[in-house]
Amino acid sequence: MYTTILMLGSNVGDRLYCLDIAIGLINSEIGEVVRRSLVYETEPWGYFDEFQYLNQVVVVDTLLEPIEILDKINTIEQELGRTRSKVRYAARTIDIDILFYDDCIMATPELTIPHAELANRRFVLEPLSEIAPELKHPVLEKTVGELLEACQDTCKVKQFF
Ligand code: PH2
Ligand code: MG
Ligand code: MG
Repeated sequence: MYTTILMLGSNVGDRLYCLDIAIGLINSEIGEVVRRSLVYETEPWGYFDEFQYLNQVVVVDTLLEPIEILDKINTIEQELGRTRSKVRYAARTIDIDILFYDDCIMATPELTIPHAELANRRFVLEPLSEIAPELKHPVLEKTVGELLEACQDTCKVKQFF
């Protein structure tokens, strides 16, 4: 059994509903969701968007390999009506990213684990530190709490639910 930590984000449509449906599908397709953070309302990071995001982090026990998880994520995102556009960041009904997979370190064209940007994003570190402040980043060799303390990101993040 492996443990993976996923980040969910939604800024289009009924955002809470999208997070809930996605967590249900993660539970049935990827593995048991054993922990979930509160939901946070967050300012769009990295681009301008008029709609705020809801973000939530979940911990999942799984038997799947990272690439199999990515496949399942793509299917779930499609089922929830995500459309991909050519621009790098765009509004979406649901985005699911793999943050960690045990202590795994990997970088392929399809998948980088731990997530390459997580240390630069307050909208990831706040919910993550709520549920796993002592978790050590296997590359940066700092805990999530330490990464949050050092994070320079000024995008607003507040508890929503
Ligand atoms: N996801 C992005 C880009 N910017 N900003 C916030 N607040 N939340 C996100 O989930 C998010 C983002 C790319 O996936
Ligand atoms: Mg993302
Ligand atoms: Mg993604």
